[in-house]
This record gives sequence, C-alpha cells and structure tokens, in this order.
Amino acid sequence: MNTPYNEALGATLIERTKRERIVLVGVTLPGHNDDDTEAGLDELALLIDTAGADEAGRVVQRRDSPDHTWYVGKGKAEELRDLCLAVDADTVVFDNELSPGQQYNLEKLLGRTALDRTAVILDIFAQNAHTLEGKAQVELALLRYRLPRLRRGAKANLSQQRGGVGSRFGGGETKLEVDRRRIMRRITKLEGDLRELQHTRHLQRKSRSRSGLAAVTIVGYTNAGKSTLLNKLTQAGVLVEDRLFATLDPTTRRLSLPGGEPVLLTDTVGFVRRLPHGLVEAFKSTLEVASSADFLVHVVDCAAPDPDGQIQAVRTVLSEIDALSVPDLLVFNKADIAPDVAAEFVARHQGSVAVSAHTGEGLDVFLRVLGDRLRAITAVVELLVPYDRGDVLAAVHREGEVVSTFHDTDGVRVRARLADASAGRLAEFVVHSA
Ligand SMILES: Nc1nc2c(ncn2[C@@H]2O[C@H](COP(=O)(O)OP(=O)(O)OP(=O)(O)O)[C@@H](O)[C@H]2O)c(=O)[nH]1
Ligand SMILES: [Mg+2]
Repeated sequence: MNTPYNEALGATLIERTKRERIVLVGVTLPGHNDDDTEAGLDELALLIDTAGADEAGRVVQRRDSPDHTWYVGKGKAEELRDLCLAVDADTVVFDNELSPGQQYNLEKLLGRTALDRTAVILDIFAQNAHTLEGKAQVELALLRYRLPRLRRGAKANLSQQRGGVGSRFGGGETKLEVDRRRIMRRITKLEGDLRELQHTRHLQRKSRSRSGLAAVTIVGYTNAGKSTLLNKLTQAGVLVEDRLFATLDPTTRRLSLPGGEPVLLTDTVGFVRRLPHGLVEAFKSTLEVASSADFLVHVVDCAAPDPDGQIQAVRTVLSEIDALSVPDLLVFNKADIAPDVAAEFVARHQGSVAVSAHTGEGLDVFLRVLGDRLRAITAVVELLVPYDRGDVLAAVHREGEVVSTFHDTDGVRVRARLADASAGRLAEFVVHSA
C-alpha cells in the first residue's frame, strides 16, 4: 500500500501482511458515565476494523482528570502492559486524545505503539483518499499531526517494522531536525497546492451556479447511507460499503424532482463524533460543498445504536464549517431494518421523512418534500419575455418552475420560481420579484 505521506517522510511502507492486534483504552472523565465510554469504545472498534486491525482487548478506567504522564494511572498503565503481553497486542489505541508527551511515555512503558482516536481516523482517511485534492488534504492533516510528535532516538518497535496503523504514527525518528524541516517544507507546499485546487473548485462552482440549479448536498454520519441514497436516486455508481468513511471525495449528479425542476445532488464525506479538528481544517475545501449548498439533506441511520448522538455530532461539524444556517431536511434511513425507530424519529422531528435508500421505500415522499422545501426557499419572480426571445423562455422552463404564463401585448409574462442564480442571470427580464 502506498500512502501519500511516505514520500514526505522518506519512509518505506511495508505491505500490510497481517491484521494488527489492538488493545482499546477508554477513560471515563467527570460528566460522562461508563456507558458513554463503552459506546465510544464500540465505535473505536469499528474504526480500527475499518483501518484494517482487530480488537484484542479493552481496558477502561474512571478518573477525575487525565494523568499528565500516561493519561491513565501508573497502575493502570502497567496493567495495560501486562494485557498487551498476554494477548500479543501490537498497538494500543486510546479513545481519548493523547498529548505527544503522553504518547511517548506510554510507548516507552508499553514497548509498543500508542495511538489515539485521531490517529486512527487519519489512517482511514489516508487509505480512502483517491483524488489529488483528497490526498493532499489527508497528507496535510497527517503531517500536522506528526510534526509535534517527531522525536529523537525512539526505537522502532515490532509493529513499526511490520508496517500497519502503528508504524505511521509512532516515533522511530533519528534525523530529527532534517525530518522536521522536510515536513515543514512539505506542509507549506501542500497548503499552496490546496489553495490552488480550492481556487479551481470555486471557478467550477461558479460555472455550476450559472447553470441556475439549486445545489443540494447530502450530509450525515459516516455509514448512514448517503452514497446509497445518491445511487438509488441517480444511478451515480458511487462506492457503497459497510465501513466507515467509504466516501471522501464529493460526487455530484443531476436529479429531477417530481415537479420537473432539476437540482444538483452531491454526496460527500461522512462525519463522526469528535472528528479531529485538524482534519476538518484540512478538509475545508471538500466540506465547502456543505457550507455553500442551497439545501442540506441530513441522512440519519436508524439502525445505529444512538441516532440522536449521531445527529448531534453531524450538527457539531456543520457548525464548525459554518453550514448550520443552510436549511436542511432530516431523512431517517434504513427504515427497512429499523421501522419502529424510523417512525418514532419522524414523529419526533417535524417535517422529517423516513426512507430506505436500499429498498426505495419512502423515496417518493422524500422527493416531494424536498421539492416543497426547495420551493419554499426559492422566490417567485415575474418576468416579461419578448416574443422573439424563445431562448429565455426555454431557460426559465429549464431552470425553474413556471407558476403561470400570460400572453401580454409586449411579450409573455411568466411567473416562476427561480433560484437566485437564475434570477440574477435573467435580471434584465425580471419585472417583479417577491
Ligand atoms: N438495510 C439497509 N442498509 C442500508 C440502507 N442504506 C444504506 N445501507 C447500507 O449501509 C452501509 C453504508 O452505506 P453507504 O451508502 O456507503 O453509507 P455512506 O453514508 O455513504 O457512508 P460513508 O461514505 O462511509 O460515510 C452499506 O452497507 C449500505 O448497503 C438502507 O436503507 N437499508
Ligand atoms: Mg459514502
């Protein structure tokens, strides 16, 4: 496997020949209970499975505050070391965020790689990035994560020699200064590349908004069924997998609503609880498809253990990228396997709908509601189109929804719902806007 950031570190990655065995560690801090910690560890287990490793055991502890040196207490850290030996674990992963110092101390004590949740998420993103932009964004996030963790003289351990999740985040650096400078240069280069890619993306978006179509972006927790929904509605052929973060790069397809008005529907990267801030920062340009959309379709997995928590986590990320003000529609998915939960959530969230992107159940209602909601946010304008401008009339019909037409003496008076972009482009024919 060739991950993008090897180049930056001059490291050679060994093929993943075996699945790593990982011990998970969760700490319950004040304000949380043990169930929260277990739920966090269940999700971490899914994350490490997606990253290509197996859970070999769990350790939990309740604490008033993290220990400065090891995060857990000394006794617990020693217990962790014994467990690692007993179950032959390669790596330990904390569900909580470790400081570079804690990570270093733990690795010394345990004799194995110690990672946190952020590192695992970064690793999954690294495996799933395919486009130039996606790869650059992941590499940037990884290097920013790695920079404060570079250190002198730490011994390469077993899992580092084998490759795998641990090898890409642990220590093992000797040429400290050289590496640090090289990484900083690479970060600057990537930031420049990304600015350029973002500029291109803005130009593309501009030309798209000139098309006058409303931009609808599908958002939601990872594995909620966003890509399945896009595929079902538009035969987009986006990869669908029962794993986290299957999609990183946005895909856009044209979709005609029941009223005939076309919209642009975009599927993009999923969110997760405590999505590392550095990653959100690095993925700003990808996430812009949410903040710059006219409308968001928020897909929720009803079969997930805690749909409410997932809705909240998605909204937290949306607020981080300034997308909370974009109007949204909650879509409760997987109603085929969790019909009771779906019904309960629809009853609780006014205006929401239940669907199964898999069977297609409920999609007719979804499309009708989506059309209604979009109509409610697009203004009705009145245009006076001269009789010799059949092209303008055609554009109004193509891009908007015609409410009424009246053949007047000086041309056709058309009342139509038009997205702002269309109305702007046809401004010279607009005689009245509501
Ligand atoms: N039973 C059932 N399974 C579904 C439904 N929608 C999606 N799935 C399954 O859920 C899993 C995730 O679906 P995706 O469409 O890849 O989910 P996503 O939200 O795009 O996920 P990421 O791109 O990884 O964030 C796949 O195994 C799908 O087959 C549904 O309505 N019913
Ligand atoms: Mg997807």
